[in-house]
Amino acid sequence: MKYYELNLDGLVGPTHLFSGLSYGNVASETHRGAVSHPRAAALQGLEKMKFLADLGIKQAVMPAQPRPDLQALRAQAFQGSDQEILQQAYEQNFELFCSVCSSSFMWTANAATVSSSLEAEALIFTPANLSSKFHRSIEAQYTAAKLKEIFPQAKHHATLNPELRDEGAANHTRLAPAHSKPGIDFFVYGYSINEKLAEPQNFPARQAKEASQTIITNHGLDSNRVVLAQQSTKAIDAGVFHNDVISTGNSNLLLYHEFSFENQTQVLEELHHKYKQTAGKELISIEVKNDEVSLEQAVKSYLFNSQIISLPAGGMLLLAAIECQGDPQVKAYIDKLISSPANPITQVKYFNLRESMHNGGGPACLRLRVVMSEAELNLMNQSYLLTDELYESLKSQIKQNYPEELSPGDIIEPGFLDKIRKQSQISPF
Ligand code: SUG
Repeated sequence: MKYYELNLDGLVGPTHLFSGLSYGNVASETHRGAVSHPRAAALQGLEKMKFLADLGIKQAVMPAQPRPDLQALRAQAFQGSDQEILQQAYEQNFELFCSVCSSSFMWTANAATVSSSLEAEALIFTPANLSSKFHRSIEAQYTAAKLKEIFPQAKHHATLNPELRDEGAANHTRLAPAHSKPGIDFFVYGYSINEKLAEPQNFPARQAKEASQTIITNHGLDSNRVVLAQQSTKAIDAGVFHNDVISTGNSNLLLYHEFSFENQTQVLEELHHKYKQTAGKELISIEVKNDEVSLEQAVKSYLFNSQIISLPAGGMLLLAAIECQGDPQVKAYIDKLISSPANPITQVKYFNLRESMHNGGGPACLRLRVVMSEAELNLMNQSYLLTDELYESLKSQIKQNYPEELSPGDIIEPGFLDKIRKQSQISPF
């Protein structure tokens, strides 16, 4: 049976802000308090989706979550009318206010961990609890409900206990000879609850080993086809808060930085061994040396957060952020990569996703990969697929309704809440 990889991208919401909410995410901290551009942000993301849909890649849209999340404020004991509690939060707890307005749900790579029915008994989703950051943890409930609605044919597990911090597919990569062939699952964690491991000194690790282990067990994955590795503490300290900021894979290819994992040599050996046993072929792994692209350049350019796409006509495309083009050394590395016959990447396309990048979200952060059989694809809720019609409709609604510029204070202006509520009725979601 033929399998496809579908990209489910999050639509940016009209209250997209730069609030510096993610300690350990350098871009988020650097842009704290900058004026944001929700309209441009949403259009940048939408153009990326359209580009891939036009290439014949399966593309779907995850709707924006309703924000400000007033329920989250009421849960913190704020009382009064909607406008009143918003005003109170703004005055009394500005960080909380920004958290309930954040459009962080746009980074759907963190929405869930997904197993395909080629590795698991069914297509399975475990929505991420995102419990390491408050503003992200409030995404989980809506995400879980939406995933059920979009993929009614799949199995949906509950989010893990918040104690097991889980950041979803940003720390999971499926490697297989083709989307239609069984492969191996690569999970990367940052810390352990039960074991004493090397720890980062500057920034927090966000994924618990025990969260990854629980998902592996719950999804019924075969341990001979799973590799579980610890993220490099050095990388976390340089601002690599998720594995998808330092390594990425597609099909039979793994692209990773010299400082991606603790015990990197053994991790690579295990990946190669298990891949060969499963696929009967060699995994192509490309290590990018620190003197080719330094950790700092990796974090600034988000080279490893590029999307690598298997093209319908063969070969692979690297969909990279324009920040990669802007760094001469990273650009030179990409040029070398695409001209080398030793790997399947043959093309590069640079995208302006600056509004997302300034919060630490590159091309791959904006999408959740779902590998599905033709039959599973036919059973998904088709109204979430990006058609030309949906694209045009979203584009005109964004242009009409999203603020061009936004600062937190705009959100408490009289009338803003009502306007936002109308926008969140964006159909046909
Ligand atoms: O969780 N940034 C997000 C970026 C997520 C990127 N996702 C992946 N790497 N897959 C985060 O740190 C910043 C929001 C702010 O500061 O306003 C933020 O939430």
